[in-house]
Amino acid sequence: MSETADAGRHRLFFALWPDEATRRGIAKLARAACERPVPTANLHMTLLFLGMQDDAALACFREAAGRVRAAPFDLTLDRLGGFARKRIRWLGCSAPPAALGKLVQALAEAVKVCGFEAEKRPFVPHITLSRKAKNPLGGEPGEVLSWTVREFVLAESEPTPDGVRYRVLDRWKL
Ligand code: 2AM
Repeated sequence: MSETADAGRHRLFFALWPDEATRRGIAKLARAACERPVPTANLHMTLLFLGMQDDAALACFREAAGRVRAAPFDLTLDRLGGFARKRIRWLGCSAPPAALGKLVQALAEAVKVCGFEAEKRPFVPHITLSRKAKNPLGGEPGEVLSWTVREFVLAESEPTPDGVRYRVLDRWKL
């Protein structure tokens, strides 16, 4: 697609964005668990995928996110998993806290005013560690990471010649 065609269009998602120390920990674990880990800067947990949207929708999502009230929580990243069909290897939680599900629910509810209906598939909390993985299977990571989550973000996915890059557009405290 040309730049002109892309103008005013954004591939958007709400996500949890790891702080630097957590990011380094996840990256280390990804290097140990995967042959071709995703770039460290790309590590995140998607909460709600919004897809391709225009500027007006982006403004609406921003306002909606500002109205979300949800509690902070801790994530224990203690489980490797895989989406075999998508050949994704990921890191997740064996026992996701209820507050995480509540945050996803609150976001899905909030963006309804923007005309966005979240997909009905159950939410599988995961941080993609590797794509085109040879071995997209589960297991236990060598180390358990604890992530204190105090905010969520709205991010944009941008294709580049070197692969996809993510840009945080806005952040909200929990
Ligand atoms: P993935 O890592 O499991 O591929 C940006 O693309 C983020 O949105 C990624 O975390 C990606 O998840 C997620 N994503 C992309 N397409 C999606 C879809 N159709 N449904 C849900 N999440 C999606």
